Amino acid sequence: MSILNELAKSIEEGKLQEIKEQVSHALAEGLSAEEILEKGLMQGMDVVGKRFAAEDMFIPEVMLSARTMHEALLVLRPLLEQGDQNVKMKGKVLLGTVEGDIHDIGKSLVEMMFVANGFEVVDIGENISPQAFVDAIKEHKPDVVGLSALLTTTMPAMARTVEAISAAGLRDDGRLKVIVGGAPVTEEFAREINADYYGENALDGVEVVKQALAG
Ligand code: B12
Repeated sequence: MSILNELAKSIEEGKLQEIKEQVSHALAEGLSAEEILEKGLMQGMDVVGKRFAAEDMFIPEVMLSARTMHEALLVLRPLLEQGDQNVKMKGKVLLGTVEGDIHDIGKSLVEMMFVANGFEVVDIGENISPQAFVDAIKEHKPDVVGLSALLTTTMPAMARTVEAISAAGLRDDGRLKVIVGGAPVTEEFAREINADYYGENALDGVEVVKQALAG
């Protein structure tokens, strides 16, 4: 089995103890952090998602896979965040997963991509209520707020959060930009709920924000 297939399999099987060493080994073999993430770890997570949907895998196993993914990301994070050391700070991004939703892996990747591109990131966590987002924006004064939702049932909470941010007057001067993302979220939904931007994945999200702040 190729190294990348082995990594995917380890995510699927939740090899929590082994994964860090396997990722280090893959790096030592000359694979890039991006390849390891996209062609190895994410492929494994994809299989987990499919097996979970088919009721061939259950919550405790999926949680173990998620924890294994987080362990793997600990090894990759410094490499993925390295980026161009010469870029100066482009702005501050505040990230959170909306109320009722505890999925955090996608958000972690979004964070890493922003850091790699010279942004300062404040991650306020998961299951964050609209009011808690509003309070955190007042406290941290970000240029961009990124909302993540992985469940169709938490998409309304995303809408409520955008609404609360607007109602609190935090978008009045047009400076604060709101970007939304997550597997069930679409460009059309982003428009509908009055978000400024939609990012299909972590990289796309950073590109959209970079262009917006530059223009
Ligand atoms: C891991 C996982 C879990 C773990 C989460 C652990 C953790 N620490 O995150 C656990 C076991 C806890 C879990 C629980 C549940 N889950 Co779950 N879970 C998943 C799974 C398998 C993988 C998610 C993941 O991490 N993907 C990998 C990351 C990298 O991808 P991502 O999150 O999509 O993020 C990328 C993009 O979406 C985007 N992105 C994400 N956020 C943002 C934000 C911004 C601003 C931007 C720009 C981009 C962006 O960029 C990321 C990187 O490119 C998915 C299946 C799947 N295929 O997604 C199901 C899935 C999301 N879960 C599902 C369900 C139903 C549940 C539960 C309701 C199950 C239950 N009956 O209890 C609970 C809900 C818990 C809750 N209240 O949140 C369903 C959702 C169905 C739906 N459409 O609503 C899915 C799709 C599985 C399925 N096929 O049925 N889950």
